[in-house]
Order: sequence, then C-alpha cells, then structure tokens
Amino acid sequence: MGVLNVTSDSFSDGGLYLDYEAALRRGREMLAEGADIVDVGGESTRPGAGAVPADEELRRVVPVVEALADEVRVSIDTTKASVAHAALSCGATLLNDVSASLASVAAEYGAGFVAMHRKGMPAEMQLDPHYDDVVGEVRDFLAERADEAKAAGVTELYIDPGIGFGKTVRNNLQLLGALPELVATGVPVLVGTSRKSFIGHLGAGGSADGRVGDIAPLGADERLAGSLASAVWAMACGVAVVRVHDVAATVQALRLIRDTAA
Ligand code: HH2
Repeated sequence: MGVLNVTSDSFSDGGLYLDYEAALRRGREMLAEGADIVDVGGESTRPGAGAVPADEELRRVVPVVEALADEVRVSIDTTKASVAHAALSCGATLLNDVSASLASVAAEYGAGFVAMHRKGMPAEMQLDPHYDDVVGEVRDFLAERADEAKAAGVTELYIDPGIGFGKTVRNNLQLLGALPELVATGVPVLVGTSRKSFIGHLGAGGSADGRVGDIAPLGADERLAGSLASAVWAMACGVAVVRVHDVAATVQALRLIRDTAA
C-alpha cells in the first residue's frame, strides 16, 4: 500500500501532492513501482496535527480518488463518515480508518475495512502515552473492533497496531515484536512503520526507552533503511499489507524475501 497524502502538513510528504496533477502523478508512479493499493488521505494524523474541516478534506481527496480508481485499487484514509461515503461512492474500495469506528460505512459499500489502534488524538497522543501491557491492550482492542466490523457485515478486514499513534519508542518495538501474535488471530494484519519518528530516534542513537524528542532524530528522508527493515520484518511475520512511502525500494526488498521463502 503506497501512501498518497493530499495534505499541506503530513510529516514526511506534506505539501508535495496537494496539487491535483502532482497527486495523480505520484499515484501512477507508485502503481508503476509495484504498489497494489494507493492510500489517499486529506488530513494529517501526525502527532500535533490540527483537524481539517470536512469540506476541505472532500475537496482534496474526491477528485484524486475518482481519477486513480480506474487505474489502481484506491483506499481512503479518513476518520470522517462524510469523506468515507464520498470516496467509496466514487471508486475507493478500501476504508482505512485510524479511529476504527467506521466499519458500518465500509459494510454499506461492500468495501474492505482497516481498523487501527490509537491512544488519544493526534494533538496530544505523543505527550505521555502509558500502558500496563501494550500488546495485550492493543490485541484486545483490535479483536473487539474486528468482531464489531464482522457483525456490521464487513467481509474484507485488516487490523493494524497503529505504530506511532500514542506509543513510545519501546511500545512501537514491543508491537512490532508481537506481530506474529496479531497474525495468529487469523485476521489479516496491516502495518505502517514507514519513515516514522521511532526509526529516526533509533537511527540517531536513541535508546528504546528514550522518549521521541529527547534527542535530535534523523529526518523523515533519512529513515529508509529502518523503514525497509521493519517492512521486511513485518512480511516475514506474515503481515498481509505494509503501508509505505518508498514503494519502489520496499517492493524490491519484499520481492527478494518472498522469492527466497518460495
Ligand atoms: N499511519 C499514518 C496515517 N495513516 N493508517 C494506517 N492504517 N496505519 C498507519 O500506521 C497510518 C495510517 C501516518 O503516516 P502518514 O500518512 O505518512 O502521515 P500523516 O498522518 O502526517 O499524513
């Protein structure tokens, strides 16, 4: 799944694809690079991000979804029911919902549904996240949402531990370590580690117990190696979908391990 952020403020590609033509070019480029799905989003969910009004989010994503849906499978990354309705009406066939609350909308359109775990809202989620048992809490939450989504009539379902959404560096690593446990639930797993700040923190020499922000991390464009390592790890654990910015490099890495395992 290739990331296409039609936003001004996404943490790694904000502003690059706000323009309609630039967004289409990038969507097509990711298809050519080997993406099976293009995930279109019009509101950043990075830590500290502000909300985007629904009419603005619609204005950003609908024309892009409509144009790309003839060429590639399109997923809509939104937490707003109105945006989900509009995107699924004009060609998107997967609803990527980081709030895990829109299963009934996906079901209405016969679309796939991604239920992600997050703790808190983007404005404050990274201030002081705390869990007694992060893996247990995330696993139980996702199992509940999966049951709910199935009951609502969703037939294509993914669960996602929500790397970086209200999690410390240690929490992110614990969840990556627990991917086999999530895969063992039998519900396909999707994971998004691409360019996230825990990679920049570790790459800059930070420790797993240090908080993101305690040291100057590597910038988002310096996190490719860690992004690839985590995508390869996820695939080796049996994850069904990885959500990435660097499609060409990731496809190369994943094909290598897929063919090695075959
Ligand atoms: N991460 C981001 C956005 N959407 N969806 C799922 N299912 N899983 C994720 O891990 C995930 C997601 C954040 O990354 P990005 O879209 O690059 O940044 P921003 O939220 O700043 O637009």
